[in-house]
Amino acid sequence: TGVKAYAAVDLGASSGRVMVGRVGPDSLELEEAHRFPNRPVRVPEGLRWDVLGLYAGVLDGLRAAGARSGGRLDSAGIDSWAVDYGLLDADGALLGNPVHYRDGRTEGVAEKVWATVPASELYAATGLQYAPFNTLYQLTAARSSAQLARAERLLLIPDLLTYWLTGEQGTELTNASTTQLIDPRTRDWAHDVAERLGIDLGLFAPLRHPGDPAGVLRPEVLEETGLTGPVPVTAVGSHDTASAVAAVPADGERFAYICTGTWSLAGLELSAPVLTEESRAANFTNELGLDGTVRYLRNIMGLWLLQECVRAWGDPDLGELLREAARVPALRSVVDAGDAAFLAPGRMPERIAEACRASGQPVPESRAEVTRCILDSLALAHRRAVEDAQRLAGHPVDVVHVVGGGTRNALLCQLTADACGLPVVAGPAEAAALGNVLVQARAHGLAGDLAGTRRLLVRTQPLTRYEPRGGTARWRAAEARLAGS
Ligand code: LFR
Repeated sequence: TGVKAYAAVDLGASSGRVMVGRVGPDSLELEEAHRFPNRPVRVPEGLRWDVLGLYAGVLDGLRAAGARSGGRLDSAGIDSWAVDYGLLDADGALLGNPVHYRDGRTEGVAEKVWATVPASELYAATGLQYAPFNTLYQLTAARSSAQLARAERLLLIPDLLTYWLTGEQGTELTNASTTQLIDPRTRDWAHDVAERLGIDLGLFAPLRHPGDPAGVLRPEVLEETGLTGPVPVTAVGSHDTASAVAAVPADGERFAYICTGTWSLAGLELSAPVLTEESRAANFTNELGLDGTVRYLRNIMGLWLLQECVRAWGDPDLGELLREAARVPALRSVVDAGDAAFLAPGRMPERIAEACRASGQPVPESRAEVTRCILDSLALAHRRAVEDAQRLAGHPVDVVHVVGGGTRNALLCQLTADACGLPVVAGPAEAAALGNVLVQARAHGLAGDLAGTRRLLVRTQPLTRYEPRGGTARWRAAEARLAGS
């Protein structure tokens, strides 16, 4: 019947999942084969990823995916969070546990980088927003480490896992664009920036593009997963946000998107980067997407704020918490959800209370009040990002697409519609996995471009529409309150 089966490995900051996508000329189904936690580990030297645990989860997931498709897969592909990497020695062995982007090692590093390449020049050359964890700053922080001195190769997380599966090394472009070592105009390495900062681009494996072949599963992997070979591995938009944006079920070009999850990534899909000073001041990033597109967006702390509170509170029932939060009066206090002060883990309820106090607003007391403060703050940050992006890029929109885990949070979706004063179309929740699957499907014969696969999503995925309820003046006022504090 022309239906093919693809395994999409999608690794988020708190969990990984392996999904089976079944794609025909006019059908698209996604089934979860395996889900596993991703728990960062704090060791004496800092916060680290348990990358071997993740790889074990990937193998378990491929086995489970195979079990659902008669032991055969037409291809597999991996996406994950961005910026982080593993280092390999001359034998190809991993040197230590990859450092977590929330680790404190990059504190104060940006200033050192800017002393060599001023921030404005860096933006003009790379288009990347300032975030302390961009790979460029991580590599600068690690400059005199014994580990980096021994390293012969750097592989970004999805590329590292792909290497373990296939034995082949590459650097996938969408994720490479988050290193701050790529020029978004040429979509190639920013040689000049790297040279001035003493970063050896020879550490990186050759660039590959979404849709490129990335090898086949090694015989040992086939044996361990019970799959029948050959199983090709395909490079996808290996940055999870690239995959998620590829699965935004948009019709036409006049849309904004918000990829929700641990982060909220809010912005536009453009055909060229915006590299103006104004854009830099507004901290918008130009990451690279599929088919020559640019993801012009701002990072917002996202549901991380709530996840950290829930963790601090000993994991109360989330549904009940959200129902109570819906009854708390709106917009009593808001915090700046774009503030890097919320980046590190720990003490989140206290840090939110402190931010409210410092800006002269009522301090949220109960859990429901803190939750409401977080959701109002996120919706407000969504509004600012959607407005700023349209203005800075000269690209007006009629609708906001919300994709990712946050689509399950109806209150957040409704507040986002209210704050933006625009309809919100919510779904799909598993956007990253769907984008991952669709890139594989295109590489293996599915006809159509990005617009075509988006039409397939519109036809096959359940979506929920939220109309703005009016009252944007209140959101404008809250925005002014925050700006004035
Ligand atoms: C989302 C995401 C963001 C990136 C952040 C850190 O999962 O990939 O796009 O800025 O994680 O890697």
